[in-house]
Amino acid sequence: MRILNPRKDLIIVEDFFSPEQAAEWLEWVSLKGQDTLRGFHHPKLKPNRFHKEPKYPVKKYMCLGLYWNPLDYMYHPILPETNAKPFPIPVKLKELGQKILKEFYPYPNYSPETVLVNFYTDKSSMGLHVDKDEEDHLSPVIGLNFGSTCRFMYEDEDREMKEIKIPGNSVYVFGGSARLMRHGLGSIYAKTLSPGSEGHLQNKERLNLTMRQVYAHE
Ligand SMILES: O=C(O)CCC(=O)C(=O)O
Repeated sequence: MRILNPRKDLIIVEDFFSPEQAAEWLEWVSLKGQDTLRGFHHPKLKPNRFHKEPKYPVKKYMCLGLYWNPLDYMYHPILPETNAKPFPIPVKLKELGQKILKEFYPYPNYSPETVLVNFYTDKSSMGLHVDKDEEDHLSPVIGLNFGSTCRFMYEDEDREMKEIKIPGNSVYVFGGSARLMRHGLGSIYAKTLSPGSEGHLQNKERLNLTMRQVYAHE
């Protein structure tokens, strides 16, 4: 494991997952993703001044727990298109988040209400944005990364944009002073599939899960 701390309150832990653990999570996500009502889909994105009917920039998307709708930037208990209730966040995933925080970014009573699952190919990227649609703007966002390495842009303490590579089998955490930093995902590097991803992901594919607390907890 290698721990990086590129700015205050942003931690990246490389080689957090063993190849076996990565393969197990990818298998689990892929099974859930196959569900036609609540699994992977390609949603519409809120219109902007350049596009009237844009699509969400990643190729496949799903949520566990609450559904964040890219069309209205709000959290919902059901998927607006199918009226299905998203799969719940499994206990083992919540426990994994708590373990990550305990080891690398102590934060009390963390209990995420949503997990966003984004599947990227070489044609996907995510523009700079701030994660501000949650009521709670302090509790950390935890990202689990599988597959290929990608370029991660983030705002530093002086509001300058910097970039760093995020490899597969790593986790990142940003909270506190970094919780509302601008960030985005750039290109994916070729031939960087992390061990355990073969059989689930192809060259230049990446899967990311981010867990968040949506509501402010006592
Ligand atoms: O793919 C990622 O690592 C992050 C996705 C992201 O920026 C977000 O969901 O806000």
